Amino acid sequence: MDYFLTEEQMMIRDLARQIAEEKIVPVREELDEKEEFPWEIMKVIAQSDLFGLFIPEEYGGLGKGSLELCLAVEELSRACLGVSTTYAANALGSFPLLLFGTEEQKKKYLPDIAAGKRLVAFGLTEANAGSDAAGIQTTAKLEGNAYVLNGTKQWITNGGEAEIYTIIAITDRAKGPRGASAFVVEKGTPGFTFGKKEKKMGIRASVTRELIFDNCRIPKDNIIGKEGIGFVVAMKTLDSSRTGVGSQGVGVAQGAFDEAVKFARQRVQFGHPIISFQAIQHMLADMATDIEAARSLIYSVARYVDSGAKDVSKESAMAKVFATDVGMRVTTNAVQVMGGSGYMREYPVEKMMRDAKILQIYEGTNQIQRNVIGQALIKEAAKKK
Ligand code: COS
Repeated sequence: MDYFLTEEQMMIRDLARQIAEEKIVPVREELDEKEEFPWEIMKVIAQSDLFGLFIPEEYGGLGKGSLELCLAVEELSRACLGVSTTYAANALGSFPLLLFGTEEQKKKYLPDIAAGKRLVAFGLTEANAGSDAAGIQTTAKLEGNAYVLNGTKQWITNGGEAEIYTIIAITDRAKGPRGASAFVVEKGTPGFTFGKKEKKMGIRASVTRELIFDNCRIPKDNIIGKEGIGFVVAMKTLDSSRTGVGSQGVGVAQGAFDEAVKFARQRVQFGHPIISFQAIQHMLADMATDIEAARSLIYSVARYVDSGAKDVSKESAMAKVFATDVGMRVTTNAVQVMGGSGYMREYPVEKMMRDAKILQIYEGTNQIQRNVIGQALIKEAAKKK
Protein backbone atom coordinates (compact mmCIF):
# COMPACT_ATOMS: atom_id res chain seq x y z
CA MET A 1 0.00 0.00 0.00
CA ASP A 2 1.13 3.55 -0.63
CA TYR A 3 1.47 5.38 2.68
CA PHE A 4 2.41 8.64 0.97
CA LEU A 5 5.80 8.84 2.59
CA THR A 6 8.03 11.72 1.57
CA GLU A 7 11.25 11.10 -0.37
CA GLU A 8 13.17 11.64 2.83
CA GLN A 9 11.04 9.19 4.81
CA MET A 10 11.52 6.56 2.11
CA MET A 11 15.27 7.16 2.26
CA ILE A 12 15.25 6.60 6.03
CA ARG A 13 13.20 3.43 5.61
CA ASP A 14 15.49 2.15 2.85
CA LEU A 15 18.61 2.91 4.86
CA ALA A 16 17.29 0.98 7.85
CA ARG A 17 16.21 -1.85 5.53
CA GLN A 18 19.67 -2.02 4.02
CA ILE A 19 21.30 -2.21 7.46
CA ALA A 20 18.80 -4.89 8.44
CA GLU A 21 19.42 -7.03 5.38
CA GLU A 22 23.18 -6.59 5.10
CA LYS A 23 24.29 -6.37 8.71
CA ILE A 24 21.59 -7.92 10.90
CA VAL A 25 20.15 -10.90 9.00
CA PRO A 26 23.56 -12.64 8.59
CA VAL A 27 24.30 -12.53 12.34
CA ARG A 28 20.91 -12.60 14.06
CA GLU A 29 20.91 -16.34 14.71
CA GLU A 30 24.38 -16.20 16.27
CA LEU A 31 23.50 -13.15 18.39
CA ASP A 32 20.43 -15.02 19.64
CA GLU A 33 22.32 -18.26 20.39
CA LYS A 34 25.18 -16.50 22.14
CA GLU A 35 22.97 -13.87 23.78
CA GLU A 36 25.44 -11.32 22.51
CA PHE A 37 24.96 -7.57 22.62
CA PRO A 38 25.00 -6.17 19.05
CA TRP A 39 27.78 -3.60 19.45
CA GLU A 40 28.99 -3.93 15.85
CA ILE A 41 25.49 -3.21 14.53
CA MET A 42 25.11 -0.28 16.93
CA LYS A 43 28.27 1.18 15.40
CA VAL A 44 26.80 0.85 11.91
CA ILE A 45 23.57 2.52 13.07
CA ALA A 46 25.64 5.30 14.63
CA GLN A 47 27.55 5.86 11.37
CA SER A 48 24.26 6.01 9.48
CA ASP A 49 23.01 8.82 11.79
CA LEU A 50 19.88 6.85 12.71
CA PHE A 51 20.48 7.43 16.44
CA GLY A 52 19.87 11.11 15.79
CA LEU A 53 16.60 10.66 13.89
CA PHE A 54 14.30 12.02 16.59
CA ILE A 55 16.75 14.49 18.14
CA PRO A 56 16.41 18.17 17.15
CA GLU A 57 19.01 19.55 14.77
CA GLU A 58 20.30 22.08 17.33
CA TYR A 59 21.50 19.12 19.41
CA GLY A 60 23.15 17.31 16.54
CA GLY A 61 20.22 15.19 15.40
CA LEU A 62 18.23 15.01 12.17
CA GLY A 63 15.18 16.68 13.73
CA LYS A 64 12.68 14.12 12.53
CA GLY A 65 9.71 12.76 14.42
CA SER A 66 7.79 9.76 15.54
CA LEU A 67 6.94 8.53 12.03
CA GLU A 68 10.57 8.44 10.94
CA LEU A 69 11.53 6.63 14.15
CA CYS A 70 8.76 4.09 13.53
CA LEU A 71 9.95 3.51 9.96
CA ALA A 72 13.49 2.78 11.16
CA VAL A 73 12.32 0.58 14.05
CA GLU A 74 9.98 -1.39 11.76
CA GLU A 75 12.76 -2.20 9.31
CA LEU A 76 15.23 -3.25 12.01
CA SER A 77 12.49 -5.37 13.62
CA ARG A 78 11.85 -7.19 10.36
CA ALA A 79 15.31 -8.66 10.75
CA CYS A 80 15.77 -8.96 14.53
CA LEU A 81 13.73 -7.74 17.48
CA GLY A 82 16.70 -8.09 19.81
CA VAL A 83 18.62 -5.52 17.80
CA SER A 84 15.63 -3.23 17.30
CA THR A 85 14.89 -3.34 21.04
CA THR A 86 18.40 -2.07 21.76
CA TYR A 87 17.84 0.77 19.31
CA ALA A 88 14.28 1.61 20.41
CA ALA A 89 15.15 1.49 24.13
CA ASN A 90 17.74 4.15 23.41
CA ALA A 91 14.93 6.42 22.20
CA LEU A 92 12.83 5.50 25.25
CA GLY A 93 15.68 6.52 27.55
CA SER A 94 16.18 9.78 25.66
CA PHE A 95 12.57 10.97 25.82
CA PRO A 96 12.69 12.24 29.44
CA LEU A 97 15.58 14.52 28.48
CA LEU A 98 14.00 15.56 25.19
CA LEU A 99 10.60 16.28 26.71
CA PHE A 100 11.56 17.69 30.12
CA GLY A 101 15.33 18.26 30.20
CA THR A 102 16.85 21.68 30.88
CA GLU A 103 18.78 23.43 28.12
CA GLU A 104 22.07 22.49 29.86
CA GLN A 105 21.05 18.83 30.12
CA LYS A 106 20.04 18.74 26.46
CA LYS A 107 23.32 20.34 25.40
CA LYS A 108 25.28 17.99 27.58
CA TYR A 109 23.67 14.69 26.59
CA LEU A 110 21.73 14.87 23.32
CA PRO A 111 24.65 15.41 20.90
CA ASP A 112 26.39 12.26 22.15
CA ILE A 113 23.12 10.32 21.98
CA ALA A 114 22.45 11.57 18.44
CA ALA A 115 25.94 10.53 17.36
CA GLY A 116 25.50 7.09 18.93
CA LYS A 117 28.54 7.70 21.12
CA ARG A 118 26.62 6.93 24.28
CA LEU A 119 23.62 4.65 24.67
CA VAL A 120 20.74 5.51 26.97
CA ALA A 121 18.47 3.39 29.18
CA PHE A 122 15.21 4.19 30.93
CA GLY A 123 14.79 3.04 34.54
CA LEU A 124 11.25 2.92 35.87
CA THR A 125 10.40 -0.73 36.60
CA GLU A 126 11.17 -2.37 39.93
CA ALA A 127 10.55 -5.80 41.43
CA ASN A 128 7.27 -4.63 42.93
CA ALA A 129 6.41 -1.87 40.47
CA GLY A 130 5.72 -3.11 36.94
CA SER A 131 2.18 -2.33 35.84
CA ASP A 132 1.78 -0.39 39.08
CA ALA A 133 4.38 2.17 38.05
CA ALA A 134 3.46 4.53 40.88
CA GLY A 135 4.51 1.84 43.38
CA ILE A 136 8.26 2.38 42.94
CA GLN A 137 10.42 2.23 46.07
CA THR A 138 13.70 3.72 44.88
CA THR A 139 14.31 6.97 46.72
CA ALA A 140 16.19 10.14 45.92
CA LYS A 141 16.93 12.28 48.97
CA LEU A 142 18.22 15.81 48.68
CA GLU A 143 21.36 16.29 50.79
CA GLY A 144 23.00 19.65 50.25
CA ASN A 145 23.95 19.90 46.59
CA ALA A 146 23.30 16.27 45.80
CA TYR A 147 20.49 13.77 45.49
CA VAL A 148 21.27 10.43 47.10
CA LEU A 149 19.68 7.49 45.30
CA ASN A 150 18.87 4.17 46.95
CA GLY A 151 17.02 1.23 45.45
CA THR A 152 17.05 -1.29 42.62
CA LYS A 153 15.57 -1.04 39.14
CA GLN A 154 14.69 -4.31 37.46
CA TRP A 155 14.67 -5.60 33.85
CA ILE A 156 16.26 -2.52 32.40
CA THR A 157 16.92 -2.77 28.67
CA ASN A 158 20.45 -1.63 27.76
CA GLY A 159 21.37 -1.84 31.46
CA GLY A 160 25.13 -2.03 31.87
CA GLU A 161 25.86 -1.20 28.21
CA ALA A 162 24.32 2.28 28.26
CA GLU A 163 26.31 5.23 29.56
CA ILE A 164 23.33 7.45 30.41
CA TYR A 165 20.31 6.47 32.55
CA THR A 166 17.04 8.30 33.03
CA ILE A 167 15.66 7.16 36.34
CA ILE A 168 12.37 7.64 38.16
CA ALA A 169 12.66 7.77 41.97
CA ILE A 170 10.60 8.90 44.93
CA THR A 171 11.48 12.27 46.45
CA ASP A 172 8.40 12.52 48.69
CA ARG A 173 6.61 9.29 49.47
CA ALA A 174 3.68 10.98 51.20
CA LYS A 175 2.62 12.55 47.90
CA GLY A 176 2.02 9.26 46.04
CA PRO A 177 2.52 9.52 42.25
CA ARG A 178 3.08 13.28 42.71
CA GLY A 179 6.07 12.51 44.92
CA ALA A 180 8.15 10.96 42.13
CA SER A 181 10.93 12.74 40.25
CA ALA A 182 13.11 11.99 37.24
CA PHE A 183 16.91 12.06 37.17
CA VAL A 184 19.77 11.54 34.80
CA VAL A 185 22.52 9.29 36.14
CA GLU A 186 25.79 8.47 34.41
CA LYS A 187 27.44 5.07 34.37
CA GLY A 188 30.49 5.12 36.62
CA THR A 189 28.91 7.27 39.33
CA PRO A 190 30.02 5.80 42.70
CA GLY A 191 27.21 3.78 44.27
CA PHE A 192 25.71 2.84 40.91
CA THR A 193 26.27 -0.78 39.86
CA PHE A 194 24.57 -3.44 37.75
CA GLY A 195 23.01 -6.79 38.57
CA LYS A 196 23.34 -9.99 36.59
CA LYS A 197 22.43 -10.20 32.93
CA GLU A 198 18.94 -11.74 32.65
CA LYS A 199 18.39 -14.89 30.60
CA LYS A 200 15.36 -14.34 28.42
CA MET A 201 12.97 -16.32 26.20
CA GLY A 202 13.59 -14.03 23.26
CA ILE A 203 15.18 -10.73 22.19
CA ARG A 204 18.40 -12.28 23.40
CA ALA A 205 20.65 -9.86 21.54
CA SER A 206 19.24 -7.13 23.74
CA VAL A 207 20.60 -6.88 27.24
CA THR A 208 18.51 -6.68 30.42
CA ARG A 209 20.03 -5.97 33.82
CA GLU A 210 19.24 -4.59 37.25
CA LEU A 211 20.41 -1.11 38.15
CA ILE A 212 21.51 -0.94 41.79
CA PHE A 213 21.75 2.38 43.61
CA ASP A 214 23.50 2.25 46.98
CA ASN A 215 23.94 5.74 48.40
CA CYS A 216 24.60 6.97 44.88
CA ARG A 217 25.21 10.73 45.00
CA ILE A 218 24.36 12.70 41.87
CA PRO A 219 24.53 16.46 41.40
CA LYS A 220 21.35 18.29 42.35
CA ASP A 221 21.17 19.63 38.79
CA ASN A 222 20.66 16.10 37.45
CA ILE A 223 16.97 16.32 38.25
CA ILE A 224 14.91 16.32 35.05
CA GLY A 225 12.26 19.03 35.21
CA LYS A 226 11.48 19.55 38.87
CA GLU A 227 10.58 17.58 41.94
CA GLY A 228 7.19 15.90 41.83
CA ILE A 229 6.75 15.50 38.08
CA GLY A 230 8.53 12.14 37.78
CA PHE A 231 5.37 10.13 37.20
CA VAL A 232 4.23 12.51 34.48
CA VAL A 233 7.72 12.34 32.91
CA ALA A 234 7.42 8.54 32.92
CA MET A 235 3.90 8.52 31.47
CA LYS A 236 4.69 11.08 28.75
CA THR A 237 7.83 9.13 27.92
CA LEU A 238 5.79 5.97 27.51
CA ASP A 239 3.16 7.85 25.47
CA SER A 240 5.98 8.89 23.12
CA SER A 241 7.57 5.48 22.83
CA ARG A 242 4.55 3.21 22.41
CA THR A 243 4.17 3.77 18.67
CA GLY A 244 7.77 2.54 18.39
CA VAL A 245 6.88 -0.68 20.22
CA GLY A 246 3.92 -1.03 17.88
CA SER A 247 6.20 -0.65 14.89
CA GLN A 248 8.30 -3.49 16.30
CA GLY A 249 5.12 -5.58 16.07
CA VAL A 250 4.59 -4.57 12.45
CA GLY A 251 8.22 -5.28 11.59
CA VAL A 252 8.46 -8.72 13.15
CA ALA A 253 5.09 -9.65 11.63
CA GLN A 254 6.29 -8.59 8.18
CA GLY A 255 9.53 -10.52 8.61
CA ALA A 256 7.67 -13.70 9.63
CA PHE A 257 5.08 -13.27 6.88
CA ASP A 258 7.81 -13.00 4.23
CA GLU A 259 9.37 -16.22 5.49
CA ALA A 260 6.01 -18.02 5.51
CA VAL A 261 5.22 -17.00 1.91
CA LYS A 262 8.69 -18.03 0.72
CA PHE A 263 8.31 -21.41 2.43
CA ALA A 264 4.74 -21.99 1.23
CA ARG A 265 5.83 -21.47 -2.39
CA GLN A 266 8.59 -24.08 -2.08
CA ARG A 267 7.04 -26.71 0.16
CA VAL A 268 5.30 -29.41 -1.87
CA GLN A 269 2.64 -31.70 -0.36
CA PHE A 270 0.05 -33.79 -2.15
CA GLY A 271 1.92 -32.95 -5.36
CA HIS A 272 1.45 -29.16 -5.09
CA PRO A 273 3.18 -26.22 -3.40
CA ILE A 274 1.24 -25.65 -0.18
CA ILE A 275 0.56 -22.02 -1.18
CA SER A 276 -1.93 -23.38 -3.73
CA PHE A 277 -4.13 -24.71 -0.90
CA GLN A 278 -6.96 -22.54 0.29
CA ALA A 279 -6.25 -23.36 3.94
CA ILE A 280 -2.81 -21.77 3.59
CA GLN A 281 -4.05 -18.89 1.44
CA HIS A 282 -6.65 -17.95 4.05
CA MET A 283 -4.02 -17.91 6.76
CA LEU A 284 -1.73 -15.77 4.63
CA ALA A 285 -4.62 -13.47 3.71
CA ASP A 286 -5.44 -12.86 7.38
CA MET A 287 -1.78 -12.28 8.18
CA ALA A 288 -1.35 -9.78 5.34
CA THR A 289 -4.53 -7.93 6.34
CA ASP A 290 -3.45 -7.80 9.97
CA ILE A 291 -0.06 -6.35 9.01
CA GLU A 292 -1.53 -3.66 6.75
CA ALA A 293 -4.10 -2.68 9.41
CA ALA A 294 -1.40 -2.45 12.09
CA ARG A 295 0.93 -0.45 9.85
CA SER A 296 -1.86 1.95 8.91
CA LEU A 297 -2.67 2.56 12.56
CA ILE A 298 0.97 3.01 13.56
CA TYR A 299 1.67 5.52 10.78
CA SER A 300 -1.56 7.42 11.51
CA VAL A 301 -0.84 7.66 15.23
CA ALA A 302 2.80 8.58 14.59
CA ARG A 303 1.62 11.39 12.31
CA TYR A 304 -0.83 12.47 15.01
CA VAL A 305 2.00 12.54 17.59
CA ASP A 306 4.14 14.55 15.13
CA SER A 307 1.30 17.04 14.63
CA GLY A 308 2.02 18.23 18.19
CA ALA A 309 -1.17 16.83 19.69
CA LYS A 310 -1.07 17.37 23.45
CA ASP A 311 -2.54 14.15 24.75
CA VAL A 312 -1.72 11.02 22.79
CA SER A 313 -2.13 8.44 25.57
CA LYS A 314 -5.19 6.74 24.14
CA GLU A 315 -3.96 6.66 20.55
CA SER A 316 -0.45 5.48 21.37
CA ALA A 317 -1.89 2.76 23.63
CA MET A 318 -4.22 1.68 20.79
CA ALA A 319 -1.29 1.55 18.37
CA LYS A 320 0.84 -0.47 20.82
CA VAL A 321 -1.84 -2.98 21.75
CA PHE A 322 -3.11 -3.59 18.23
CA ALA A 323 0.22 -3.83 16.44
CA THR A 324 1.92 -5.98 19.08
CA ASP A 325 -1.02 -8.39 19.20
CA VAL A 326 -0.63 -8.58 15.42
CA GLY A 327 3.09 -9.25 15.90
CA MET A 328 2.33 -12.21 18.16
CA ARG A 329 -0.52 -13.56 16.02
CA VAL A 330 1.32 -13.32 12.71
CA THR A 331 4.58 -14.84 13.99
CA THR A 332 2.60 -17.70 15.57
CA ASN A 333 0.75 -18.32 12.32
CA ALA A 334 3.97 -18.12 10.31
CA VAL A 335 5.26 -21.01 12.43
CA GLN A 336 1.96 -22.82 11.79
CA VAL A 337 2.15 -22.34 8.00
CA MET A 338 5.68 -23.73 8.08
CA GLY A 339 4.68 -26.65 10.34
CA GLY A 340 7.57 -28.72 11.71
CA SER A 341 10.09 -26.60 9.82
CA GLY A 342 8.72 -23.46 11.45
CA TYR A 343 9.34 -24.97 14.87
CA MET A 344 12.99 -25.69 14.12
CA ARG A 345 15.71 -23.18 14.90
CA GLU A 346 16.99 -23.65 11.38
CA TYR A 347 14.27 -21.25 10.21
CA PRO A 348 14.02 -17.70 11.57
CA VAL A 349 10.31 -17.79 12.45
CA GLU A 350 10.98 -19.85 15.59
CA LYS A 351 13.05 -16.94 16.94
CA MET A 352 10.58 -14.34 15.67
CA MET A 353 7.73 -15.98 17.59
CA ARG A 354 9.83 -16.16 20.80
CA ASP A 355 10.90 -12.55 20.32
CA ALA A 356 7.40 -11.24 19.59
CA LYS A 357 6.04 -12.27 23.00
CA ILE A 358 7.86 -9.49 24.83
CA LEU A 359 6.02 -6.85 22.79
CA GLN A 360 2.78 -7.74 24.55
CA ILE A 361 4.53 -7.36 27.90
CA TYR A 362 7.07 -4.53 27.99
CA GLU A 363 6.49 -0.78 28.07
CA GLY A 364 3.14 -1.53 29.65
CA THR A 365 1.42 -4.89 29.19
CA ASN A 366 -1.35 -5.03 26.64
CA GLN A 367 -3.79 -5.30 29.52
CA ILE A 368 -2.45 -1.96 30.87
CA GLN A 369 -2.85 -0.43 27.39
CA ARG A 370 -6.51 -1.44 27.46
CA ASN A 371 -6.81 0.20 30.89
CA VAL A 372 -5.30 3.41 29.48
CA ILE A 373 -7.73 3.33 26.54
CA GLY A 374 -10.63 2.57 28.87
CA GLN A 375 -9.76 5.46 31.19
CA ALA A 376 -9.56 7.83 28.22
CA LEU A 377 -12.96 6.66 26.96
CA ILE A 378 -14.47 7.34 30.40
CA LYS A 379 -12.98 10.87 30.43
CA GLU A 380 -14.25 11.57 26.91
CA ALA A 381 -17.73 10.33 27.77
CA ALA A 382 -17.79 12.49 30.90
CA LYS A 383 -16.83 15.57 28.85
CA LYS A 384 -19.68 14.98 26.40
CA LYS A 385 -22.29 14.97 29.18
N1 COS B 1 0.39 11.77 30.82
C1 COS B 1 0.45 12.70 31.81
N2 COS B 1 0.04 12.46 33.06
C2 COS B 1 -0.44 11.23 33.34
C3 COS B 1 -0.54 10.22 32.38
C4 COS B 1 -0.10 10.54 31.07
N3 COS B 1 -0.16 9.63 30.08
N4 COS B 1 -1.06 9.12 32.93
C5 COS B 1 -1.28 9.43 34.23
N5 COS B 1 -0.91 10.70 34.46
C6 COS B 1 -1.00 11.43 35.74
C7 COS B 1 -2.43 11.45 36.22
O1 COS B 1 -3.12 12.56 35.71
C8 COS B 1 -2.24 11.54 37.71
O2 COS B 1 -1.90 12.85 38.08
P1 COS B 1 -2.68 13.61 39.26
O3 COS B 1 -2.40 12.80 40.48
O4 COS B 1 -2.05 14.95 39.25
O5 COS B 1 -4.11 13.60 38.85
C9 COS B 1 -1.01 10.71 37.98
O6 COS B 1 -0.28 10.72 36.75
C10 COS B 1 -1.35 9.30 38.42
O7 COS B 1 -2.20 8.75 37.40
P2 COS B 1 -3.15 7.51 37.67
O8 COS B 1 -3.91 7.71 38.95
O9 COS B 1 -3.93 7.23 36.43
O10 COS B 1 -2.06 6.38 37.93
P3 COS B 1 -2.18 4.83 38.16
O11 COS B 1 -1.28 4.50 39.27
O12 COS B 1 -3.61 4.39 38.22
O13 COS B 1 -1.49 4.20 36.85
C11 COS B 1 -1.20 3.56 34.57
C12 COS B 1 -1.82 4.50 35.58
C13 COS B 1 -1.76 2.15 34.62
C14 COS B 1 -1.55 4.17 33.25
C15 COS B 1 0.31 3.53 34.73
O14 COS B 1 0.73 3.07 35.96
C16 COS B 1 1.02 2.73 33.66
O15 COS B 1 1.14 3.17 32.52
N6 COS B 1 1.54 1.54 33.99
C17 COS B 1 2.36 0.78 33.10
C18 COS B 1 3.76 1.20 33.26
C19 COS B 1 4.63 0.61 32.25
O16 COS B 1 4.49 0.86 31.09
N7 COS B 1 5.57 -0.20 32.74
C20 COS B 1 6.52 -0.78 31.90
C21 COS B 1 7.87 -0.45 32.35
S1 COS B 1 8.54 0.98 31.73
S2 COS B 1 9.52 0.41 30.18
